[in-house]
Amino acid sequence: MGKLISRLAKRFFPQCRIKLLMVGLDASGKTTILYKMKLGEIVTTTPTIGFNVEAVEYKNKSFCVWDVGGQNKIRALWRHYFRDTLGLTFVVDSSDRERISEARNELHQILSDNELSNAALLVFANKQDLPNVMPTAEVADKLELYSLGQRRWSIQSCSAISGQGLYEGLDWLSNNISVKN
Ligand SMILES: Nc1nc2c(ncn2[C@@H]2O[C@H](COP(=O)(O)OP(=O)(O)OP(=O)(O)O)[C@@H](O)[C@H]2O)c(=O)[nH]1
Ligand SMILES: [Mg+2]
Repeated sequence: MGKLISRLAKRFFPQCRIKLLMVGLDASGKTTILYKMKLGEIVTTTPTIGFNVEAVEYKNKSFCVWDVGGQNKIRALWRHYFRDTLGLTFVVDSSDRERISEARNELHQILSDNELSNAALLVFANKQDLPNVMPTAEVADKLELYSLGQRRWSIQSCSAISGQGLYEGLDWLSNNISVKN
């Protein structure tokens, strides 16, 4: 299935050389981020069953951004999207203290997959527009990002609603992923 998804992507988005995979728990804001980056608009979302994929142009680079649904029962499908991923974007709802350890477990599990061994990791600490959210440092700590060893990673606070932080995240990714020729 991973091979098929990869082939379809090359066929429909031939210009996209930088594959970004966006995962994270359900309702963390992945789809809202995708369309804010693509259209500059806040779209009304429903839980994603399956995936959305869009080409996002930024600073003369073409990113192919895959947003895969994060509900518990469909997380097992994430691995089918790993192939050819250069940048992994893990989205966290910074207001969701109850599920931050669940997010940490999911993150560490996917990072142990060989197909993602060379992917740079960007964590979006999303929903920073809400009151009393976890600051970025707390999200980093609770996700145990400091234990990641050799992995290139960064955490970016953001709000998909205001757009704050999204392009800073893309900047970091474009500077930290190696594109094969
Ligand atoms: N306040 C606030 N709400 C947000 C933000 N980002 C997303 N939301 C809201 O959070 C809810 C879930 O957003 P989605 O983008 O559908 O979440 P998702 O991660 O795609 O969820 P799944 O598709 O189920 O995996 C929606 O009501 C969004 O409007 C944000 O930065 N701030
Ligand atoms: Mg979604």
